[in-house]
Amino acid sequence: MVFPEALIFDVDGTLADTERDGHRPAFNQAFADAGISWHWDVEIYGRLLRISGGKERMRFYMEDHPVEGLQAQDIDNFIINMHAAKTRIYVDMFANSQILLRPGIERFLKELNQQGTRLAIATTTTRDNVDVLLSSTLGDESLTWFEVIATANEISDKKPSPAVYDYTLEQLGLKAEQCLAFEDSRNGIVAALGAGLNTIITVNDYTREDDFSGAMLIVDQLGEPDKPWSVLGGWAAEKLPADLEYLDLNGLSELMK
Ligand code: XBP
Ligand code: MG
Repeated sequence: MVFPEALIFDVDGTLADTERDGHRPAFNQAFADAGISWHWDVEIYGRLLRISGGKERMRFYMEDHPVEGLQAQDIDNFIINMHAAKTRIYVDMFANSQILLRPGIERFLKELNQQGTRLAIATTTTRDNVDVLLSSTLGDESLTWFEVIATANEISDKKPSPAVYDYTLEQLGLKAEQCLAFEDSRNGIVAALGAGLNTIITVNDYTREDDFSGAMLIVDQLGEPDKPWSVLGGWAAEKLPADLEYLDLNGLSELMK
C-alpha cells in the first residue's frame, strides 16, 4: 500500500457527534411544530439510525406510526415538507452551536490540508447540514479544503449503497486503492468497503457495538496529544507504533506500509 492520494470523510458521527443532540432534536422540533405526536427519544433514534437518510427514516417510522388524517397520496409531500423544516431547524441550531468536532478532527484536517493531501466528503446527509457544520466549527474557508463534497443533494441512493463513494472517487479521478475512507457506522463501512475503500472507523455511542468487519483500523476517536485514543481493532492495527497516542501523518504512513 502507498500513502493515500485522498482521504474521504463521512460527516455525521465521524466529523462530529451530530445525531443524538443535532439531527434528533431537529426532527422532534419539526414534528412538534407540525402538531404531530411523534417523538424520537435517544433509544428510539438509535434504532432508527439503521435507516440512513432523514426522509427514508421518517418514511420507515410511518409504517408503524401512521400520521392521523394523512392520505396515501399526500405522503410524499409530507415527507419533503417535514424534511425541509427539519433541515432549517438543524441549520439554525448552529447559530448557538454546542456541536463541536470530534477529538482530533480539526488537528488532523489542518495537518492534511497543509501537507497537500486531497480531501473529500461522502455523506448521506443534506448539503446545507455539511456547510453549516464546517463553517461554524472551522470557518467558511474550510469548505474549500474539500475538493469534492458529495451529499444527498447529489446522490439519492444512500449508504449502505456505495453510490456516494463511487461518485466521490469518480469526481476525484482516483481509484479506490489510492484513497482511504473515515466512517463511524455499519452502514458507512458497508458503503465504503462496497466501493473498494480501505476504511478507518471512529466509533461513537450509537455505533460502538456495530459490526465493523473488514475495517483497516477501529479506534474510539482520532485522539489528541492530551486525549489519547484507544485502538479497538482492525486488520492493520498492529502496524501502528505502540506509543502512538493519536492519528497523524506519520501514523498514517505506518498504517499504509
Ligand atoms: C447520516 C444520515 C443522515 C442524518 C440526517 O448518515 O443518515 O440521514 O442522520 O440527515 P452518514 P438528513 O453519517 O452515514 O452519512 O436528515 O439530511 O438525511
Ligand atoms: Mg456517519
